[in-house]
Amino acid sequence: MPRSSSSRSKIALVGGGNIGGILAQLACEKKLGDVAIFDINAGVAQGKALDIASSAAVEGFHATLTGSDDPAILRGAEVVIVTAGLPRKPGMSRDDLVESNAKIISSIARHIREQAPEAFVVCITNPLDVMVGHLQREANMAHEKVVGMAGVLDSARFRHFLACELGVSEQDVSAFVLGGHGDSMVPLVRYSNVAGIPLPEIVRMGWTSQETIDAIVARTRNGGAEVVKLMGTSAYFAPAASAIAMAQAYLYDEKRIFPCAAYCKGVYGVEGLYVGVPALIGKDGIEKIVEIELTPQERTLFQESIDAVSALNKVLVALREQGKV
Ligand code: A3D
Repeated sequence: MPRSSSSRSKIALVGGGNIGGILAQLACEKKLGDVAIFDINAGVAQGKALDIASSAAVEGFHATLTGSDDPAILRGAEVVIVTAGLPRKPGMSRDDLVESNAKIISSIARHIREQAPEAFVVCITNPLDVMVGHLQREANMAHEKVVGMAGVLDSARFRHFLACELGVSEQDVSAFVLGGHGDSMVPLVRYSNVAGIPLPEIVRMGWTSQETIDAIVARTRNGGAEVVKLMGTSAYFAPAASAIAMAQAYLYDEKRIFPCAAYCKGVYGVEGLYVGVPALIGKDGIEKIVEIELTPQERTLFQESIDAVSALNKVLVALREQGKV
């Protein structure tokens, strides 16, 4: 019998595949709480729970890990992180996954509503912005408790590429990405800085060139596809680390500002759509969306990204009306 602890938080993972496994390991190593893995493949869920639990003696964490194909395992979770769904294969776009993954998300939403209706839910399943909207709608939970992880990852990639170019630590690079998790995402150069020095100023100083920054912006937009091309499936280490940072911000009321797929109603001119914006995460979930000023050019790029999410959302609505998802 697993030990259980009422004093530890419970983190439920829906999907125990590539990202799910790393999420479980990071949640334990960061001592966030007990971990329950739910997957339609019971063996994978149980096997990963046992494998990670077997590292406790070496890594020095105390957590109960369980795995099951029974959704009751989600009961009472404070955080639920959803990765159930198909990942991309080379040559596929995220949007190609909409029908297959929306069907999966519909069933997951029911489980979360029944087992953990008070949880803070972080969705990672692609195509991210429309899947998190679908999940919130089907689970009928508060918008501020259902959020999508994409911007933390996209910004982390942007920061990594900038850090490599400038020969500095990623920790000293602050940068963020607005918009949907797709090729139209908007890495915001003007709001990015290195130890407080704005990127445009770094270009003026001659530390790097505008052409290099433009190439980094393009590489950030294609960062997911670059990994898919190299390893034949989508990234999982950095996506898991990003979602764990969001879970931790909620559990510890850290009031961190992350770019997240958050529900926008009246901010940035968006009316009722999940899209990537800077959002403050604390004990109440998404506590605030930060609306920054954009230049006309940034605004145009952001609008293109919103339009891309909106167009895919229309595809999803049509599938819903046809009873396909
Ligand atoms: P994978 O390793 O295939 O894991 C998915 C898991 O979901 C598998 O173990 C399946 O058995 C399980 N599953 C499928 N259907 C169900 C169901 N109905 N109930 C419970 N479990 C189920 O994929 P992955 O972990 O590499 O990726 C998961 C998702 O994340 C995919 O949709 C990816 O496209 C997406 N992803 C998003 C990002 C973002 O930045 C948003 C990054 C990388 C991957």
